Amino acid sequence: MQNPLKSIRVIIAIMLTVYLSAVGASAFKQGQQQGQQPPPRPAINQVSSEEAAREMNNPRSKWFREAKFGLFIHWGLYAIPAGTWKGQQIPGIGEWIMNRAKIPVKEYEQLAAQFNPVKFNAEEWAQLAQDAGMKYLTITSKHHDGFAMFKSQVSKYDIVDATPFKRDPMKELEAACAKRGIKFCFYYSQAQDWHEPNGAGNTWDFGPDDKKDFDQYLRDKALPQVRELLTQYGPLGLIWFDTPRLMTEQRADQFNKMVRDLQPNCLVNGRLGGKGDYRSTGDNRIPNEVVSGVWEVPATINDTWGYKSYDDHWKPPADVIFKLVDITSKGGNYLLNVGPTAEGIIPQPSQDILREVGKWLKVNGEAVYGTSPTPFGKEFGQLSATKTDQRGQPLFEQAKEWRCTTRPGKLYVHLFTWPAKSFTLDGMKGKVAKAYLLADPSRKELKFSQTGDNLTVTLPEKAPSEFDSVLCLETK
Ligand code: FHN
Repeated sequence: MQNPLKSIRVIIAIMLTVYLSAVGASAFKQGQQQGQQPPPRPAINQVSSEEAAREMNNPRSKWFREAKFGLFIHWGLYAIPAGTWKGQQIPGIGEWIMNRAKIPVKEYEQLAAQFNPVKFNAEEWAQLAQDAGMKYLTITSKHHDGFAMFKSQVSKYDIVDATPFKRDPMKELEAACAKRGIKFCFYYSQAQDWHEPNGAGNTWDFGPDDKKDFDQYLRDKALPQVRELLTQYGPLGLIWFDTPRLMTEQRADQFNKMVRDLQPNCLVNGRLGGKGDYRSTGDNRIPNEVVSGVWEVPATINDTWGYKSYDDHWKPPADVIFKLVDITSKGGNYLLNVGPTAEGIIPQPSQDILREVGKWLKVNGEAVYGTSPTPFGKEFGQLSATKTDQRGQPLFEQAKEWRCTTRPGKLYVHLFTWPAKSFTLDGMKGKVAKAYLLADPSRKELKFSQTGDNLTVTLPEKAPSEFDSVLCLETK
């Protein structure tokens, strides 16, 4: 017979071991997760003044600070399903279809054999960017689905090796951009890669991310592919990393170092997981105030990034022009996206909107490119005294009548609502010497009166632009 005291001791020992290993495992898991998270990104308006100064004084970012307006292109295999999988419209953004519909790698991969964008014409795409007045073009070289839209030796899951198209559209675009003086830039999804067992994000084929050998994925795919981008193309304006899941400072440093070694002038955006040359806001998020430093708003022209055949929620040119000026007057850049079809066509509505914006910029570009933010701020609107947002915070009630951009000796007042007879500005520091409308080729001087910091300019009856008439005030 067994000694009962001995049995009790054995049971206690087993319970203790189970308890301790559970506590230990969860502490380890926590530590591991903490170790794998990138340091929290400060909100766009919460960067220290030293950090903002570092961004502004960086000679590499000069072109970017002046450019203000760029074209984002999300193009990949996801343009084939275009938002519909097996007859079902899949909710959400088009390039996420593999994830949202939990499409197994083996099935999604087969799209490559159908990808043949014979209507793709790099000259036309670059020309559109130029017509729109955009100064840089950032295109998805590899999005989260893991498919390389460039010739890669690292993985044959690329447009040259795996599709009937067999061309490298990135090479063609690079040349077309160079011809037009447009900075050519790559988007690269460094962390999420739903095609790879050890890339982040694909839990339906490969299980949870915390069980993956993420460093193997970085070592064998992401880093060598970024090396290809940096050595086979260029000079690149910037590399746009995204969704830094599982990234740490150390992991980010490997990319940063590679960029600095291979293309010292290439900028790194703020979504790598470590220090970048500038910051991105959340998608489609425009701050409510002037934000110092160097930053950019990535934004959609409808509601998706990658093409969706049934997303017709286009932003009208008036809205795009307002957003461009609003962002510029707060100190940022506007990176506006188009999602080409699987045939290689940029949807006509996107083209029409962009060309309309370009026409406005042809006349008024002086009030956008290379300008500095507003010295005022009251024109942005104010916090509501009564209404709250979804988080219970006071709602910001945006005003849209006017915005202001500046350069030494000049103030540009963008009038979105044409005032009857005159425009009055309070808080005008410095003496105005001349006032005229940028849209008036004769630059006819407008009458004005100034008392202290109160300025009133007499305006013609009709607005010269249906979108934004720019009043230029030259100061002494
Ligand atoms: O997940 C991506 C998304 O597909 C798209 O590329 C945007 C563009 O800013 N970035 C991520 C979400 O923020």
